[in-house]
Amino acid sequence: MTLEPRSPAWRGATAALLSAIALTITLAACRNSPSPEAGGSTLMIFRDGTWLAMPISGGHYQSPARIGDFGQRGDRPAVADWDGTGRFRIGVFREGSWLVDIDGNAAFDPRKDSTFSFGQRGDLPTVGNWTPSGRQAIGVFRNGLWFLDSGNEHRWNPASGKLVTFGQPGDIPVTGDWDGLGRVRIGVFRSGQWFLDTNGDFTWDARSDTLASFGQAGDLPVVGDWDGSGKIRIGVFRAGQWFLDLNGNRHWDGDTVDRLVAFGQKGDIPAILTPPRSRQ
Ligand SMILES: [Ca+2]
Ligand SMILES: [Ca+2]
Ligand SMILES: [Ca+2]
Repeated sequence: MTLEPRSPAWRGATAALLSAIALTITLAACRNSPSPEAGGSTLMIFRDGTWLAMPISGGHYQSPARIGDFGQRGDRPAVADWDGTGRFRIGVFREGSWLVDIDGNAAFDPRKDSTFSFGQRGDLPTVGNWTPSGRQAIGVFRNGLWFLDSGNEHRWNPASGKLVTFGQPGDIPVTGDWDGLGRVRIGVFRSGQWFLDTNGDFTWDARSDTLASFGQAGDLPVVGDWDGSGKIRIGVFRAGQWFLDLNGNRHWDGDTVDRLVAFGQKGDIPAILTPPRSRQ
């Protein structure tokens, strides 16, 4: 297990590579760019380095727009308040390295954006409010083990970090406010089943936690505010179709009760930007 920072030379090479492929399209120049004030989550697509976004505003799903290029094929997307300013930005996880768009222009700028090392190849990135102050911090999921950067140091520190066991190899990590009380909890998605740590103790309790069925094997889980209500719901992405649990019963009730959205295509990876005013 290696969670040590990569060498400065490696970082430099990575930054140069990303800089070379980055475009100059800015969020400010894009009228359909995700806005934290939009009143709902923004559905996002990561396609081999290109980002697309479909904001939800007042329960209305806006036209999708291309945001820019950040990252490359094989990366895993992540969206978070990386610097504690309350502004949510995109980022990618690449085999243990995180590259995050601090200045929010949807392009990698070596001097303005950030790169740090946390995790290793094969890990899945995750973000949640697991610092004592409730600030967002990163983590990785590795075959049922969660390495959480509780000290918000952007590196693995065994003294301040939190290591928990929840889930098993093959699961996909999820985080969300499962009980509507404003506290972010962990969970895993396993072939259509959701194991949610509703009681927040970072362990699976069959009696007091929540097991739900939503989606199927091969789906990618998503969590967000689907109608601008501030309530966090689950959903799945399946080859360009988003099945969103609009009524919050963690069951697919069809498109007249829940919401089916066409956005993206097979091979895309979904990401969600949820505005700060929503509980998450
Ligand atoms: Ca940038
Ligand atoms: Ca639990
Ligand atoms: Ca439902």
